[in-house]
Amino acid sequence: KLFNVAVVGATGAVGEQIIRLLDERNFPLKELKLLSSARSAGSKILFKGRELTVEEATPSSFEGIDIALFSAGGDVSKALAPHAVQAGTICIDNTSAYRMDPETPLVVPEVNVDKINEHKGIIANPNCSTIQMVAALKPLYDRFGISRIIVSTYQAVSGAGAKAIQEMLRQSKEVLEGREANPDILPVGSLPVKHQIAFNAIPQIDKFHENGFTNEEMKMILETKKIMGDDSIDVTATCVRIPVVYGHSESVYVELKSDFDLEEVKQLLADAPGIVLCDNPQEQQYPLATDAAGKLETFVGRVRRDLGNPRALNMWIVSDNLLKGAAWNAVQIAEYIAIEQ
Ligand code: 11C
Repeated sequence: KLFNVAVVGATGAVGEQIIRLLDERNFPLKELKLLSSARSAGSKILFKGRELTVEEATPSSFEGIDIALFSAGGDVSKALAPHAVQAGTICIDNTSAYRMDPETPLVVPEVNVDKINEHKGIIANPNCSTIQMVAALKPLYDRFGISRIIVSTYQAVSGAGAKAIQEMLRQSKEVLEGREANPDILPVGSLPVKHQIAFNAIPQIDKFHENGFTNEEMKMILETKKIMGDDSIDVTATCVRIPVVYGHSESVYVELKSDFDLEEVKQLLADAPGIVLCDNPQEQQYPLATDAAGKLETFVGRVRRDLGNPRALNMWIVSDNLLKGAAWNAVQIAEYIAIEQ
C-alpha cells in the first residue's frame, strides 16, 4: 500500500529532517503534502527531483491524507490535529500538546511499539532528551527493573530552534572579537531575562514550574514514567543548555532493582535495537555529540558500577536531538504504521 503523507511544519528544522528521511528511506509514498504557517507558505522544497510548493496548513488540509507528521509547535497541533483525525488521518505529533493525554500513546518504538495500535487518531512523539534516555535504559529495565534515575543533561542549542543556533554562533564571534555578547533568545524566547550561551552553561531549558523544576525537566520525569509504563520509577532531572549545535548528551545514574554483572549490562546495551555501545576508556572512546550528529542511533558509553551503591550504574548517553530526538522517531512510527496496514 502507498500512503498520502502530510508534513506540518515542513520548513522548520525538524520538518526538514522528516522530509529528508522520508526520501532517503523510500517511505511508501503516494503523495507528499508540505504544510506550514501562512508566513512560510509558497516556499519550494525539492523532493525526489520534484519541486513541491509548501501550502498553508488549514483545518481542511487533511482530506485524503493517511498520515500527518506535525512539528509546528503545540498550538498548531492543538488547533489542527483534531480536524485531521476527523478526516481519518493518523497524526504523529512531535510537540508536547498531547503527550500526557491518557488517550494518546507516547511512543519510542524501541520501548513500547505495541502502544501504536492503541491510538485514537494521534500518536505523540516524546521530548528529545527523554527519547534517547528511555531507548538506552529499556534493556536494563526489562532485565533488572529500575527503581531510580538521576539525569543531568547537556543539551544542544538546536533544541531551541534554528534562531538559537544563529545566536550561539553570533555570540561566539562577538566574544572572540572582544565585544560584548548580546543575548537575544536563550534561555526562553518569551521570557524577559536572557543569558549568554556562548562559552557558558545555562541551567534552564523552558519555563519554571512552581516546584522549582523546569518544564524540560518535568517532561523527562513524567514522559519517562508514561513510556516505560511504570509510575513507580523515581526520576529526577537537571537540564542544562550548552554551546553545542547538534546532539544532546546526558549523564545518567540509574538504580536497578536487582544485582547485575557489568559485562552483561554492556552486552545488553550492545545488543539493544537502536543503541550503539561506544565504551572503551583505555582508547579514550566514549560517545561525543560531534560523532552522534547526523546519525539515527543513540550512543552509550562510560558505563560503570556506582561506588556507593553496587546496584547502581553511571553512564553517558548521546543522540542527535533532531533525529532520534524528533524526526527519526516520528518517521520510525510512520514506518510501523505503514508495515501494519
Ligand atoms: C530543547 N527538548 O532541547 C527541547 C526541544 O517538547 O519537543 C523539544 C521540545 C519538545 O529545547
